[in-house]
Amino acid sequence: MAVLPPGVSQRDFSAAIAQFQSAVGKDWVFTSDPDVALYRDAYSPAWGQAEERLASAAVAPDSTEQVQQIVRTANIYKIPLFPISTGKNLGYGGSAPNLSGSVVVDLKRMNRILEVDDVRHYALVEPGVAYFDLYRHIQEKKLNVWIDTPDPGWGSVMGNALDHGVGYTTSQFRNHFDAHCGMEVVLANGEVMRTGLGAVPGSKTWQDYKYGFGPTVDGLFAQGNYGIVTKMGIWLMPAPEAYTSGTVSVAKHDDLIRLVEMVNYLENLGISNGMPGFGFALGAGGGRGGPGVQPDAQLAALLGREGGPDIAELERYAAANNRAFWTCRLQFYGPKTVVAAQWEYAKSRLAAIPGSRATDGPSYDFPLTPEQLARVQQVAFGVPNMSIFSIGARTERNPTPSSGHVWFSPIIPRTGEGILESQKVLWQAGRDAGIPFNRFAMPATYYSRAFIYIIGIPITRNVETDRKNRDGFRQLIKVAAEHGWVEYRTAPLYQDNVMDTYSFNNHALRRFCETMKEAVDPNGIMAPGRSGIWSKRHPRARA
Ligand code: EUG
Repeated sequence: MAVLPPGVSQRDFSAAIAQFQSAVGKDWVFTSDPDVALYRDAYSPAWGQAEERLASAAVAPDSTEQVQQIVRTANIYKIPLFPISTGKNLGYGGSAPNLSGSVVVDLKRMNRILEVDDVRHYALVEPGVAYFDLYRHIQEKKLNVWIDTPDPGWGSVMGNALDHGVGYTTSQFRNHFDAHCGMEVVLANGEVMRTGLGAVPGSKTWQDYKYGFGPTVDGLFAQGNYGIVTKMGIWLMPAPEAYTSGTVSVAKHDDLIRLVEMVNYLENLGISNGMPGFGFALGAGGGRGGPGVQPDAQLAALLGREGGPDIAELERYAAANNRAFWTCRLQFYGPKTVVAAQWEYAKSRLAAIPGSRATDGPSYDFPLTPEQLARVQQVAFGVPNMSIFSIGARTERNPTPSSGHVWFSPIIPRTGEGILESQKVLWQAGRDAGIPFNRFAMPATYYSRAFIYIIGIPITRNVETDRKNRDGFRQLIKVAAEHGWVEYRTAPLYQDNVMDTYSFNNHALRRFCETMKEAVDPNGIMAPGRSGIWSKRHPRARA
């Protein structure tokens, strides 16, 4: 089944493999079908189909020098590489490349935690360091810092930041790329570069000051294909003393507009520093906004109404049943007296919305007791775990789970109007695309300045259904973009489609990226096609 890289002879491929073997040792070059199959995207929207992107082989270096040797060999034999860190990224492509035939550069062995400083609050890590690893290291050494972890704790601290991933604690840490500080990169020509103050030999502040001097180039290596990042600094949160939380609910559909305005004020001023969670109070799930309630027969009928629910009817139902329409849960981290005062202040502001109600939520002193830790949403307290996978698991209520999902994740404005309009438009677009989803899907607040929907589009491994869903997904991307809502991240299969929507001035952004691509990677060996950035050697396939 081995797919060769396009335009590479079996002879050159074998010669490259032999050089990879001499660089990293025979045990760390994978060419057998069962080994290479491990790099397939388990959530591929095109599993087993011609469109599925497959690696030809994988190589796992243990050092920056070995990465350099791999890159030099790739340039000699024109072998496309696809670097991964821990290679999870489920829902966004897993560890499979954009271009079939690429050799995966698997950085999992480079898992050294080079430094954790709990006075200046940062870590310096290699690509293979997972959230579990960094957390364990900090616990064992009893360091006074928290990490910020996304839902699955097995992911790479560096890889997640480089794909613009996010977590759950305070705003400046849950935006993982924002929290990075300083990189070491093996460029496409095999040279090693350090960004920011790492470019100054003997600099004492590589992990303390991001910009250095001149252009800040770090962004090129996030969702990019200009090099392989081999070290990255990440800012950590000083362990806080306490936590409090509370929920505010509002009674009317349009109250969402003021609710969002006020939460924006509180968050952008730093009063509410944790991740807010907006919820549709009449929904079954409740989202991150609070506990949901299973709808009674009357509400189920209103929500299931042909042509979509009628807002006035829902408002009447809510009023008659003493139920709220929307909720927002706020979270606060810091000194005990301060978080209490912050929540008090938040309540006083939010009380200005007629009919709003505030409820105190759980408060904790840190460290949490084991009993507390077992009850809470652990990622909100910087504790990595894998419990998120229960959402897709086979249960009594979900007897026929999907085989995975790809995330449809458009960014929308952080306003109530933005939610209300996009809920309606995207719901209709989902139905038109044959991938229906919740009429009151709530966007999340991972990024403090924008909303983002996180909608899982199922993978079924049924050939026809998956094909229909691929078409539907592409349609959703388009309809969203026509309304000004765009994807922040997507699986390789859809990266050209998403980049197509970033089209201002005849695709000036992509043209700039591809001009740089030719300059720094003239052989086009580095992750061809990543984020829709191709090159002369590997032009975009015409569909
Ligand atoms: C999640 C969060 C994301 C994402 C995909 C999934 C969380 C799922 C905004 O970041 O892109 C529970």
